[in-house]
Amino acid sequence: MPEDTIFAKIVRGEIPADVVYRDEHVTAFRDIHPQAPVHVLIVPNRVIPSALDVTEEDEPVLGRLFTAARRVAEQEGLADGFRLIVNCRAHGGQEVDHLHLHLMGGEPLGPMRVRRR
Ligand code: DGP
Repeated sequence: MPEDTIFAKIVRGEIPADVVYRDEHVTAFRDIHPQAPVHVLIVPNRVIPSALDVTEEDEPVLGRLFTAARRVAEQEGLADGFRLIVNCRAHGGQEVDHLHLHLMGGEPLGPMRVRRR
């Protein structure tokens, strides 16, 4: 069932996570495998599996993901900037089928993608 994602369990408090922000629409917590000094995941509380599954009904929660990102960035002292990434399905490298923003920062992050060919 989609509501049984690992992130849904974190939202419901059933498994531990370092939660840095939560409200009625979204929850933000530190990534278990950080790839930058600050690496926070921001997820809708209600499961949307991927960026290919969003609908017009989701627009309020999708907007909240961004305002939560700005709040977390301020909390974490990222005034010099940061990167937001959404991986989608197989080609995007999505591992958890619960839409999430990766918020990464705390140092210059370099090019967005290293081309392999
Ligand atoms: P993605 O590839 O975009 O689906 O990224 C999934 C991220 O989720 C990955 O960076 C590791 C993180 N992650 C996976 N399981 C857990 C968990 O149980 N707790 C936390 N805090 N992060 C997790």
